[in-house]
Amino acid sequence: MFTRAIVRPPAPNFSQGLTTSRLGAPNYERALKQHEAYCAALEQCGLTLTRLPPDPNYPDSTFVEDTAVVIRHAVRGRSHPLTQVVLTRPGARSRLGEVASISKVLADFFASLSEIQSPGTLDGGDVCEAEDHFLIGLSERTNEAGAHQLAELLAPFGYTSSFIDIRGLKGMESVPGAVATGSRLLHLKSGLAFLGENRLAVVAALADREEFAGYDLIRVNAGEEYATNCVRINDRVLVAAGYPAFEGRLRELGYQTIALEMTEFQKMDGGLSCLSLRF
Ligand code: CIR
Repeated sequence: MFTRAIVRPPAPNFSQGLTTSRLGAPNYERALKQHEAYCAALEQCGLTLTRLPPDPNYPDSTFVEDTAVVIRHAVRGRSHPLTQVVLTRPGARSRLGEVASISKVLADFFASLSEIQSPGTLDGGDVCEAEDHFLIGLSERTNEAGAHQLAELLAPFGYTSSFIDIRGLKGMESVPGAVATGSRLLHLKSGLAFLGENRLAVVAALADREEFAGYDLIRVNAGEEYATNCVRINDRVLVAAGYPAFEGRLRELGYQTIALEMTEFQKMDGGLSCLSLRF
């Protein structure tokens, strides 16, 4: 069960953040409305929100997921899992400073903060928790050193990890973030989501990786790849609006979906998961 989330609305200079999408500049007013609807959906899922102020020093700072990884570990005899946080070291230089401000907020919730150290880089968007196993993407943002450091921090809590190299992935032309970088995914979770019940949603370009052989896969259709970045929160799944085949498949499988307009965040290479830190 998740009970809380940290969110940060986009700042007025949101459009100056990093993007490769070629979908045009985001509309700020619309982005704020979409963000508010996202927050309302998190509350509908039962989460209590910590709403941080917009931070114009970092135009990509609305994508809070990239700055930290929350490790929840069950302890015998306790009804609620304990949590620990790993502060990341974002792979994009312009985003490195986002971690300092989020760490102050996280210190209110978590007694123990670890951090990824140089030369390691790691973005939270490359980290997919699947029960007691973590799938960690090696991407243009997350390097081997960062991925190994995270795996080492996870191991004492009983989590195993595997590394999924998404550099140079082909066949991703319709995924934002994939176009200008030579058909690559920005983050692992741009093309993968864990839905619980041993089930992964995955884009075709990743579906045959041996690391996913033990999971039940939902293969996302060509043209709907952006929707792969959905988020299971308690008994609901947040999914981007406008991808009817994928949402229909989730409903057929028994998931209660909440569809959210994400167009303005998509223009900045962002998906649903990156807009919150959930724990
Ligand atoms: C960036 O390029 O870093 C942002 N414009 C988008 C980050 C999206 N984050 C994510 O998918 N976890």
